[in-house]
Amino acid sequence: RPPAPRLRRLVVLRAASVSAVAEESAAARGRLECLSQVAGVLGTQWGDEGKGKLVDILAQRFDVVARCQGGANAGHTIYNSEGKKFSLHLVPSGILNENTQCVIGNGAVVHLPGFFKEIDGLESNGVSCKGRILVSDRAHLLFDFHQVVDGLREVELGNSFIGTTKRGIGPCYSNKVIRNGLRVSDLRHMDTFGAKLNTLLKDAAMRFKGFEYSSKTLKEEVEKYEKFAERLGPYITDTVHFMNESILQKKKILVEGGQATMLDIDFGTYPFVTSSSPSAGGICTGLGIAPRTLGDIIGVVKAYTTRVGSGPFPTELLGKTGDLLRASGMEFGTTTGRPRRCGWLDIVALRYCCQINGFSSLNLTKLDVLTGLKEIKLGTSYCTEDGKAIESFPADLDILEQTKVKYEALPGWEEDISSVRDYDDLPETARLYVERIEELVGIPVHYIGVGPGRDALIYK
Ligand code: 2SA
Ligand code: GDP
Ligand code: MG
Repeated sequence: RPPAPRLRRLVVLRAASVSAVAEESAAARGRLECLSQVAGVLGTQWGDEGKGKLVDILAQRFDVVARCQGGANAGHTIYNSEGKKFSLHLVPSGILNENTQCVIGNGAVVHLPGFFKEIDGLESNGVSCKGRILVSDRAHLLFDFHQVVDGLREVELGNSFIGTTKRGIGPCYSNKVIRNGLRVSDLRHMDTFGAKLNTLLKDAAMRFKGFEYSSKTLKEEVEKYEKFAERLGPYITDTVHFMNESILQKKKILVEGGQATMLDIDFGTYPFVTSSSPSAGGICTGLGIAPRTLGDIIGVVKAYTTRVGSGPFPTELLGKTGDLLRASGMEFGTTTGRPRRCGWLDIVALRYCCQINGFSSLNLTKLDVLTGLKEIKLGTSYCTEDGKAIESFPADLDILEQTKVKYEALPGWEEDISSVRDYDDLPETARLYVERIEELVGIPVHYIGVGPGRDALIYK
């Protein structure tokens, strides 16, 4: 018997919404299922583009999620399906997906007190970490003293301070590069650990007036690390072997970048950079996997630009619009809480970043934050003060600081887009913005973020 007219309308409505959901998940499936066996998610600007959110979403399709560089300077905010907030620093953003194995690779630096604190925090919030995190025996140990030295260096720099996270990153990588650092594998040799650490502490005390240490401090530190050595035992792994075996076993591997290319030690706005390689090359050196194993590399781009810390920022907005972006985008550091500087999307820097990384696609994030702006600008080219075109992203900070940016203005939109899940349902001007970015950088946007939640993603 056919349903009564009102009921019939409901049936039709339900059928329509079911097919909309089916369509949406088909778009998602299409994008997610064709990702390569080894894929990467990298930041394209000065960090905080929303890499963690994408990694958390993609992790459902991957067996392994690995960090290849950086340390607890990173801050990745993600929300689980119930909307519960997690701020991750060293633990890879795959941890919320219970079937994912997480790896901290040889290129990362590990501060054990912070690492265990992060794990304890996750466990107490119902995320089981047991047996799910492998830490490379080649990764370098970052000690409390590295953090102290980080702070002292910043003070010493006076007005030219870098604006580091003071997490000890630079000093730890310095020891790695001058070849007297301690690695995770040194925890297996506690008999020589104290002597090696003593050399580092002595060096720091000689170099910095404010740095004091005594044999008591050393003894206490070694005792602490004896306990850490025991606790870390089950995590310590030859991750180079693990990664390569996983590749042979056809496991799916996702690499999570921390920071971003414009903070890269080689390609970023040196010296206002971090001390590792957050671009594509860092995946190979930081995990010990061959370049030919890499497939899709997704570049994460915020729909505008932010930067935390000092250094050049050609498209920075110092007035009301910048404040507005900071407030609506909630642009405050995940690790330090520092307010982030905000500006328009810098296409010149983005193109440079695309050249370096060879992205297969982009994830444009925080498009929702631009809602309500009458006009949105894209920084499309650089020129000198006397109007001469600058062809490529300048290495020289003096040039960069005097660079004039030429902008293209696009119309904004008023509609709330945070619940849009289908690309065609975005306002026309929002689509125009996305498509203009694709056109200018020559790389397709496959994912669009319209909110911080797991579900707030449009698959294009
Ligand atoms: P460091 O601590 O030596 O790596 O700092 C050197 C520069 O690198 C920048 N940097 C970052 N930029 C954005 N986000 C980062 N993570 C946190 C976050 C930052 C925070 O997710 O919000 O909470 O402040 C990050 N880590 C390093 C840093 O600002 C320096 O410019
Ligand atoms: P990451 O370091 O690249 O992982 O980024 P962070 O987590 O440090 O900063 C990104 C911030 O933006 C986090 O608070 C996210 O929850 C939030 N976020 C991510 N994607 C979106 C989005 O599409 N829209 C909005 N409004 N917020 C987002
Ligand atoms: Mg961050």
